[in-house]
Amino acid sequence: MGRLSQAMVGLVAALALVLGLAPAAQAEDGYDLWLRYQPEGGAVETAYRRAVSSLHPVGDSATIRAATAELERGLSSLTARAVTTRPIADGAVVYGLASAPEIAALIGQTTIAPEGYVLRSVRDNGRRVTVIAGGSDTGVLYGAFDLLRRMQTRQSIDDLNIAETPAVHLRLLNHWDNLDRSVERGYAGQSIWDWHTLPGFTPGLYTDYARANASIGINGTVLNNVNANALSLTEPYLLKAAALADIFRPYGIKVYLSARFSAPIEIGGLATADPLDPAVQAWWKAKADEIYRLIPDFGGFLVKANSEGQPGPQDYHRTHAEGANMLADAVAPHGGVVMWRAFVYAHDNPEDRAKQAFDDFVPLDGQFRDNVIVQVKNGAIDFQPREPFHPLFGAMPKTPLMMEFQITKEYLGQATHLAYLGPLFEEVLRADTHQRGPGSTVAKVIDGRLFNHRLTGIAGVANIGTDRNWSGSDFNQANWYVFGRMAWDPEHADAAAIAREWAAMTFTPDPRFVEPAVGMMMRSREAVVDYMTPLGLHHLMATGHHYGPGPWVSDLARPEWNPAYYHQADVAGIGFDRTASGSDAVSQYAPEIARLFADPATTPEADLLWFHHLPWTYRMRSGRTLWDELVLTYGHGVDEVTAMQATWASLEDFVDRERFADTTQLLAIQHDEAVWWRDASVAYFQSRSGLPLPAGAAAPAHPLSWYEALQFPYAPGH
Ligand code: GCV
Repeated sequence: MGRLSQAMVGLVAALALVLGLAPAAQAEDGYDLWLRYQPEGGAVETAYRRAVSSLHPVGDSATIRAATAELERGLSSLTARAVTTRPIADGAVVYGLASAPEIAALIGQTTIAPEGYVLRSVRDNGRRVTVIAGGSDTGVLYGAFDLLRRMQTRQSIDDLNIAETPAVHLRLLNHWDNLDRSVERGYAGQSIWDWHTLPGFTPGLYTDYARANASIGINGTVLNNVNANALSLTEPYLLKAAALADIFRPYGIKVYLSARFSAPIEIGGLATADPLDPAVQAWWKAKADEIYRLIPDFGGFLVKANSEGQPGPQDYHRTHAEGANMLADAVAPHGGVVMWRAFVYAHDNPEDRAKQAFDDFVPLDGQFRDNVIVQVKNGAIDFQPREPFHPLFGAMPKTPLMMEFQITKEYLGQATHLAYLGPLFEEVLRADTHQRGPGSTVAKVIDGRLFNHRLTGIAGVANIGTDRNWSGSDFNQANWYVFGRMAWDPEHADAAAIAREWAAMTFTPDPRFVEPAVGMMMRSREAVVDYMTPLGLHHLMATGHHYGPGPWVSDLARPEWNPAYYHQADVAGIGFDRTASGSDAVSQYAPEIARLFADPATTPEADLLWFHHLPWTYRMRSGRTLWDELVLTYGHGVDEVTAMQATWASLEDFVDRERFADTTQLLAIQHDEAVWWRDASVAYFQSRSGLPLPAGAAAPAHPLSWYEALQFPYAPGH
């Protein structure tokens, strides 16, 4: 809302107060996310009023009632008049299962895939009707949200002929939420799960969470941290999880739990958690039976094992497959799955950390039960601003692999930096593994088409907390949104198109706002790469909290915890040699890709220092030396943030005062921190290279020791 309209709203609100009416407009605080359903007036609204006049549900269930509630809320608001349920009339929205005769007669088909839907404009006895037909009630709900999305983005709904089916089955959020309500790598307040007051107290927040997720097709949520507490599996906590499952069920969302591998010892009183021990197997079977008695549609377990100190089967000299299969056998009779994480590296393994997951898991290909899916982070290190795709994708043809993205931006400026993750997700999903010839994209691995897997999945580590705007900033909401939208159809992931939808719904569909805002979003992730870890550098963040730069850190117990391990900078050069002369991580890729990555000349410059240790004098494609290019790229990242600030400032007239001010302030923080990243990094790398700064580069504001001395004992999320 611009200044003029704000003044108008103020006037109307004052008049309303005088007349004893409710204020006409409320401040925007981000709580409504992309489900604001704001009418914009004009010809489009008139067309919408003609097209949708009433609702006509066919059949009844909690999910159909949820669809009705959402359509009433959305259509009434978008057409600025009450849209309620009535017998079929001209302009009716008719919705229900495709198998229902009334619906089938309207669309001429009875079968639709379970979560799929058809959205169609038809004529029925001379009346214009919009039909939403679902393969299941959840499909109907998804179709309702689709219709509302089209209207929020001001598309025509006069001649609809849409058929949608999700390409991936498990579309899950992973909450790294602890029972004390702290959130590991959470930057948006506390956990929204109030374990203390559950199961008795279930505020509307939980329903709004479910609505938001269903609106973007998310169909499951892992409630607790992968660094799991066994107490989550005790009866009191299962009852709490069951209360959440009851709220989420109408929205097509299943509950899952992270399982601590040593739970049989900690809460079961057993002496061992050895997966081949019959008593341990029996304990997990009984535990699964108990869970399914309380949560009949429980999704299954997520497990982090033998990683970063977590217990696991290797403690008993058993393999990851043996551990996963034991849990899989326990949930199989109930239709549950086990998502077994491949994020493993060990302190006693001197091998390049980037290679360890591949080395551990590839030999196990074919050994997992049918209801196990291995969950792989997008890159081989850890959610860096940029990583080449994980070499496991495509390398385990007999095992379903699911993607794990991190929405919460642990390494991309956390809550304060504006970094739209759509381009990062798209880049990974579209990467070609070449494992079955050209076109073997990561998307085709995870949607199951490359190796014909029926169990498919994609997970995003949530950025949700108790902050009023859910995600720590308004623009962080876009990352939750784009995750869900891309999970629906990874193969066609289109970051820009999804950003457009989100910006239109979250702020205004006015193209004078949407186009510049999306331009800013689309460049924002690359800006972060440039001012934090350009040219393939990685893991340079300060220790522990990962807030701010720490390239100088080299004294931590485990080599792979030290940034110095990753950049290897000295007077001669910089970068991690992952070619045959170094760790040979390149050989984990398909030969066509390995060949490209083995040679600096054919390695994308964006990944150069990920794979190569090169002299500072190495000649870049620009003709500049590596040193000059590195310094100038750091500077470019800062310039991009300056440009983002200018873009945002130019959009003031389109945004409500509150959210405009919030983003303005956060961009100012981001700018200061981008300068901090640039200066600290340049000061440090200059101390290694001993080279002068290139012409045009800003000298660091402080000596290196100043940056090294900064401390942040209470940085969030740690
Ligand atoms: C849940 C990184 C994070 C940890 C996280 C881990 C994981 O190392 O810093 O906080 O732990 O990844 O994904 O298991």
